[in-house]
Amino acid sequence: MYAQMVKSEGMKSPEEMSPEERAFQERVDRGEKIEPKEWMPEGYRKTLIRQMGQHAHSEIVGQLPEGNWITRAPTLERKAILLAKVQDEAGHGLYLYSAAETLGVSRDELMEKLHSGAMKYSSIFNYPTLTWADMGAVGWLVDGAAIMNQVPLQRTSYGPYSRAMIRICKEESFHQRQGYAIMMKMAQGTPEQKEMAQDALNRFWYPSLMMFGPSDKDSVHSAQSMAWKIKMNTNDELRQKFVDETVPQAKYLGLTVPDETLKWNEERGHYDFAEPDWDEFFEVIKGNGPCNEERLGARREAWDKGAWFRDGLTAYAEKAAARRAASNVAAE
Ligand code: BYC
Repeated sequence: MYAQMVKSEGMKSPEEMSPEERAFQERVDRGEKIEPKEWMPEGYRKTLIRQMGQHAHSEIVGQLPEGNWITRAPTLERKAILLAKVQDEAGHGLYLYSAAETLGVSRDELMEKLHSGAMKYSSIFNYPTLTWADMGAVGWLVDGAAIMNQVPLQRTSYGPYSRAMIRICKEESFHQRQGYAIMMKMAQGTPEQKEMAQDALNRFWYPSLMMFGPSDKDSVHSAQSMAWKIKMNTNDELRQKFVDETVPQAKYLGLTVPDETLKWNEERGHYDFAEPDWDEFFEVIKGNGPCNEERLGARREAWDKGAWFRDGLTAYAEKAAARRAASNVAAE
């Protein structure tokens, strides 16, 4: 119901594959990178467009919750850092749109699908950022979860996506640290500041766990995407890794993860933790989260208000092309 385009149920066994499909799968299994003009199964191309498009949209929509605090940052230094971070997110969106365009989809098509609601962006950006401490929680938890997911994607099978991830991950780790630095300052500040930091952790913990996607049993795309190395880990594997790394960081801050069931499991060598509310997750990705309307509204408005600029660029490019054509004719 909430999934679109490509379903893992349709996965083919090696016997069902055409010779091209088998040869393609063997290349992926050997760890070779697939490059834009090479043959690829239609499902591989569509899955990549879906995932990379959603990823690009997440970076762009993801500027909004933090953009909300640029004018209200507590110091000039914090403002400059936040501004740079939000600009980085725009850059990530642009690399990813360019990488997706190598698969034969245009940026305009991707934008149209975002604005019409046909394509998704990460659920996390449908939650509000209510206090300055949220800038800490977003950097620490949201960028932290993003890195956990994106580091393995540096080894993804599609060349342009893999190369975009290498650059993006470098910047994301700076983002995560700046978030943690804000949390540290707040947690070591006045009792009121510490309370703000705790409140931000309370509100962002479960939405951050949701970023990794539904539990493996409900993840319709994982099996096929992992066979194609479009995805390198399951949603639950990465969620567990995130919890294991983040809980000690919360302890260091002197903050409490809002999960009474959280407990180190000696036997598993991992933390046991409570799952997020999956009904809430599916509502958010259906468009019914606290800020879905506001976020999409802001993106649609920016697109409409930027029409004059795109028209100007197109007119200029057409004139330049006409001038070049005329001077070529004159030279012949
Ligand atoms: N939000 O079969 P599944 C950032 C959808 S931004 C919304 O497990 P898949 C940052 C899923 O699309 C980082 N929808 O799917 C920026 C599918 O529906 P459709 C963003 C979600 O694709 C600014 C259905 O649920 N990172 O770093 O195998 C400031 C079934 O799921 C979500 C990426 O995009 C979700 N959280 O796995 C700060 C990473 N989860 O499409 C930070 C790249 C699932 O069939 N993406 N759905 O209608 C991925 O790794 C994978 O796409 C996912 C989901 C793990 C997210």
